[in-house]
Amino acid sequence: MLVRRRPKVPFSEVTPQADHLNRRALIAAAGAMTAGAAFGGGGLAMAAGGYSTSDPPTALEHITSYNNFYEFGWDKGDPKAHAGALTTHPWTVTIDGLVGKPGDYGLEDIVRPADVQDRTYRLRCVEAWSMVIPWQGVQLSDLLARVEPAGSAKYVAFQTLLRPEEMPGQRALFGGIDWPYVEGLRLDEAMHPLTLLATGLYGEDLPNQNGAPLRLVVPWKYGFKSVKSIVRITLTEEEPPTTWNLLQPQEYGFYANVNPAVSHPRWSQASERVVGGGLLARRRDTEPFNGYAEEVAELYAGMDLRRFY
Ligand SMILES: Nc1nc2c(c(=O)[nH]1)N[C@H]1C(S)=C(S)[C@@H](COP(=O)(O)O)O[C@H]1N2
Ligand SMILES: [Mo]
Repeated sequence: MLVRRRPKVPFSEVTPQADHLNRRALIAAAGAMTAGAAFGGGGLAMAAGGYSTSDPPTALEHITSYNNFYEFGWDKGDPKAHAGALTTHPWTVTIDGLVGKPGDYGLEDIVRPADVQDRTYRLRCVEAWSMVIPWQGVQLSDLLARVEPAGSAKYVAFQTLLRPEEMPGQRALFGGIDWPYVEGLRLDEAMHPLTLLATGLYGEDLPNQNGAPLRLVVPWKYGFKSVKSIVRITLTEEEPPTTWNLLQPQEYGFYANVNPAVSHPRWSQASERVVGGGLLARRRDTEPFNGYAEEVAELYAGMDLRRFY
């Protein structure tokens, strides 16, 4: 897999509008623009969207119908079937903990049109399948810099919406998940330019089943780190609890870096099934850090990645 750095999409040429509908339109327009570039073929296809993979994107139909979002059920088809009822407007994210500017931020404050970028990343699930998703989103580092992390902050904790009225999975005792879904990153991982808060895919607002209106995407980690429908971001000094680690600590660690050399007790991580891949592209070898070793391996220098899985 090729990982190429590309310059930002020139959103600055577009006048930002506070109006939410206009924001959506701008994102859609820019997505269409870059989608055209990306699928036009040839070297010019590399003109936008730094860090993106050049692997072909998975069809929209697969990205939106084969999901893990346990708030809407266990089966891969449940999120598509049940997430339509989720209300995502208005949306507020509480940012608190060790920051200089804590507060309740509206989605339009968090996602400034000029900051939105295109990033096509492979999502690699610990269940040994993967797909390639053309995301739109903002670098988490841009947001964190604006809220001014304190010197004592070492981790970032994330929380999904808790709303059992709209999330049927939260009304059941789903395998003992203690809702809301929570995740976390070390602050340096959160500040890495690869780490994205995604707001859209294929140039449209995020479908609810993919974590509307705001979800985390960390392309060198297993899919479960990418917490969906985020309502709270808290900077902490201690490593925060994470949902799958709380549930099955032997199977899911805090780090969850994609690592073909360390297998999950139930799934080998050496290779992966490509969702929607054609006859000749059904499986691929899994790459260390999902192809981003050059960018992120240094974050873990000196750490035993068998122990810190
Ligand atoms: N809130 C919440 N976020 C979640 C999950 C979940 O069940 N609930 N599943 C995770 C898992 S295991 C994966 S693989 C990805 C799937 O993202 P996708 O459906 O957009 O492909 O979302 C992650 N984020
Ligand atoms: Mo996953």
